[in-house]
Amino acid sequence: MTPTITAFERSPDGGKGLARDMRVRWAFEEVGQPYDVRLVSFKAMKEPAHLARQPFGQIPTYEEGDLVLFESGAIVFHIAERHAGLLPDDANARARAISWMFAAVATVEPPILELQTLRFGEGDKPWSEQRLPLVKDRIRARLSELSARLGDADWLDGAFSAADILMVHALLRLSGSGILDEYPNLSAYIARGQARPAYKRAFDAQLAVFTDASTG
Ligand code: GTB
Repeated sequence: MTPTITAFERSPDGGKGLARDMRVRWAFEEVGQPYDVRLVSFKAMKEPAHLARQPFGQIPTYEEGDLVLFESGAIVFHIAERHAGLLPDDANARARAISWMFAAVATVEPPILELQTLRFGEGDKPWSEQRLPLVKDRIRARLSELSARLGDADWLDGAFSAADILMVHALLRLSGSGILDEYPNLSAYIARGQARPAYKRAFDAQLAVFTDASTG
């Protein structure tokens, strides 16, 4: 059965691949699993039918038969468990890759999201400018640690894994902030991820939603 995911009908980024359906699409493309996409409006995301799938009224979700999942990290993990290629076979290496999956969404991504919230949700607050350096420094602290650990390795822990999908995608939210320029090995790591054919296919698929909509 072909799984169905949900994605923004109109993404605020206009298809730059920053919304979290991108990481799920990328995982599908890596393992060669076809998928369907149901586009949802901001209004529909908060209605009962979608809330039944995603209690917080967000995208992405994943449906396959009776199984309904939410949380992009959990969905990518599910895909990685069901298909070869995104998690190592060796039990210890697999456990380490899973640690890195959690690190991406629970340790590295949160300070990055703080910056997004400050920029796009709190930019009009009187304290916004004052808070900005503090938030950026929190990001730098995490990136310095990540950069030190990655060193000149290609991927987080040996072969490319689902953890790299989540980490690269989390870091991509910093594009345009200038912060990534301070970490050449992280910039190169992101570029390696983006150079993967599966990334490109996923990117093109999510972009097509918006280019088709604007021309049609
Ligand atoms: N922890 C959840 C997960 O990983 O699945 C978070 C899901 C989430 O934040 N979804 C966002 C959403 O549905 C879309 S991805 N937001 C609507 C809402 O909460 O009402 C976040 C996102 C949105 C837009 C951009 N952009 O335009 O650049 C980038 C990322």
